[in-house]
Amino acid sequence: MRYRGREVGGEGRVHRVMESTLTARDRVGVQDFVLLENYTSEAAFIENLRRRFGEKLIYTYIGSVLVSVNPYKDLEIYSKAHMERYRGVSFYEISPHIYAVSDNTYRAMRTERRDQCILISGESGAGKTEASKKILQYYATTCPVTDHMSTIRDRLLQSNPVLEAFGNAKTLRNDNSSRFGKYMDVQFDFRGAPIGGHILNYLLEKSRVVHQNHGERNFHIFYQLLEGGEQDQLSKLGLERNAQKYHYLVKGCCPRVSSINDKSDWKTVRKALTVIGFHEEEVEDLLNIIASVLHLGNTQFGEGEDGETQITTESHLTYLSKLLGVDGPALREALTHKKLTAKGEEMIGPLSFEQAVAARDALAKAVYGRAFTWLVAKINQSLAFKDEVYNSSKGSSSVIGLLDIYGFEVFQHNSFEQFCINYCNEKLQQLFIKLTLKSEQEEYEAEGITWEPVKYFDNKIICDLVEEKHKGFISILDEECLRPGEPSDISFLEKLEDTLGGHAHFVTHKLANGKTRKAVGREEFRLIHYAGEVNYTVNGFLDKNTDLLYRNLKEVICQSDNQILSQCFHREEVTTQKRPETAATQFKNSLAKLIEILMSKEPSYVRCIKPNDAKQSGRFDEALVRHQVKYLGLMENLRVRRAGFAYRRRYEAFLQRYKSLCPGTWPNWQGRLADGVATLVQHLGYKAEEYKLGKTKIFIRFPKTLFTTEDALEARRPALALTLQTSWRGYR
Ligand code: AOV
Ligand code: MG
Repeated sequence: MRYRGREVGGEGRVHRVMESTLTARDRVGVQDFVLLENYTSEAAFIENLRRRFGEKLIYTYIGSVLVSVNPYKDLEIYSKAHMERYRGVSFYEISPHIYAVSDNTYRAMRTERRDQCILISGESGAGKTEASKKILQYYATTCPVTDHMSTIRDRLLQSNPVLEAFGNAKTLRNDNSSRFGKYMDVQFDFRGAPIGGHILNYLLEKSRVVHQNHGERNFHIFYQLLEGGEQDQLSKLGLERNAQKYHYLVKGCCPRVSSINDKSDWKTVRKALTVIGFHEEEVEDLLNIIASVLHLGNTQFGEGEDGETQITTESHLTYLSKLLGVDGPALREALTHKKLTAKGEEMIGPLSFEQAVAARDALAKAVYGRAFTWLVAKINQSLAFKDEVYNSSKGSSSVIGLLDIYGFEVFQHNSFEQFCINYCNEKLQQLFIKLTLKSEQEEYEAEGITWEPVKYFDNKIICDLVEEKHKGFISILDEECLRPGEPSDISFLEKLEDTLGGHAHFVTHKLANGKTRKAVGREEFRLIHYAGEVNYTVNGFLDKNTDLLYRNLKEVICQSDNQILSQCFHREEVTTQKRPETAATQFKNSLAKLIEILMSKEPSYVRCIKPNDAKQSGRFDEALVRHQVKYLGLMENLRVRRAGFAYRRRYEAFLQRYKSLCPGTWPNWQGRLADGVATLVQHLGYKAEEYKLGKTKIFIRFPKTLFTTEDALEARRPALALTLQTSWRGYR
């Protein structure tokens, strides 16, 4: 493998800086896979990643796609000085970095005035959230700002710790795993200064509020409050400074995590809430909700003398009524009874022990989930672009969208949540396939170049399996949820078998006949995802999809004097006869909207790879990496990039860079650029099969051709060093 610094200069400025910036260490392997001589070899691909990773070079390109391998340690490559180095410098002139992608996207937005988005993908723990934070920090640090704007900038930055506190948790895959999806638009004015932002959030994993698998935690905020909250604050909330005391916090048996400092994180979150503009009363209402969830978790039920279920933990009930701002007796009744309407008459019936526990958990999930939605709305208000402040920039703003969503995940037990998360990843993979292959093909077409299409696995078949109307997975699930009679998870499984039995990507115990190697349990089904096979336990799918809160509990919460709750629970909900959309359908629709948003923007990609399953630095597990390279479609990505042509450069860029090598074009070419390039390549002795001339660009088939030309340039370099420092612009 050889590395050539300059020949990776895409269509960018030729800049002497690269000579001094790239050290010998930077030259390990190739920094763009396109330069890999044996580009169809997966082994060579992985070897290149491994060698670079060994030198702490975690970033490598495939053309314009950035591949990033999680280093699991601070590499000290994110300082302000690093940011400065990437500002205004073209993509390929300097070693690959997330800042290069950030900067390139920013410049594309500014010069082309087109909305951009950066799509970050990869499995759980691969580094998506960290990447999105680095990008935001880059903009916050390098973009011009005035006083007004610095407020927005700070709020944009501070929204992260708040959302992570409420929406992230420790899982077996990642100590800071995003349990909600996030798409954030950063809005810039005509000067390129950040003037606003907007966040869309996707399906929070609410079940975590009441249950965690072994080795996992609840959302960070609970532990932060208990560790970091002031004593009198905790007393007011009726809380003890000991997570072990709270059932909802210890289901996973690991209230402490060595990589997390809950106490200092609490301080950060508290400060961030202030910066974002939360009033003291709002913070208080929010904390009351957090605390009420913990009291709910400790609320126990027993059997009274009359045999009816009753609450046995009075003190928690007292705190609950205070913190939720609701009437105590009404809450007691709603937690142990349900309201039924029979023949037009309302009747109150007692709940069984199990039903009462389920009602309690449903309330905890609903309260937390809606508070989270409120939080996002509140942050959006504070990030909203204010016309009156930025009068001058009205109507000429552009946005950069950042997508950081939960990554593909497989656990010992997988449920509805994993199903949604993995379905979401299927959709994003589908988008990646469409856009990368499509755009490449379109470019060849636009330039009038013929190319050979590359075969790849199209995961559309799996997306369809999940979302097709009438016969897709979600349709069957919804149908079963709404069916009169006694639908159950098992009857749902049977329906799935009936409808999807013949599908190559769906397997159950009954259908297993050789389609997969692993066993499928009797209450499981397996989906063969693009990223691997996952067994899902069908238990809980119906309940989680219906996501029902008993009507009388809703009625009680609607009356709350907690300002947040009263905004989250509306009376109409209780009075309406309309069935709310199921969780899966809501999710499906919101993903469809997301894809639409992303399709309307110019995309850039960051593909994150997890080097090992132990969250350890310096360990590169080849088999694990190979698997990810495979399912992320990186080899296909590379082949498509090289299918026809390894390089393409706009005529003016090509001429500018190499004209010194040809007497007829040097020093200034007069005439059509295409003719200039033709003269130049003829003089350089390019053979007909080595290149093609498109409408605006030259396409070069083999890296070698360019290597030779670069060598020739290098030989002339001392004499030309100064003239090469040109100031014209132009990037990919
Ligand atoms: P994820 O977002 O992709 O997973 P994160 O971005 O949270 O993964 O990364 C997981 C952990 O890896 C972080 O908490 C850091 O400790 C470490 N890490 C990631 N990127 C870097 C980096 N560039 N430099 C140093 N350490 C890093 V999930 O949210 O689970 O799909 O749902
Ligand atoms: Mg994340």
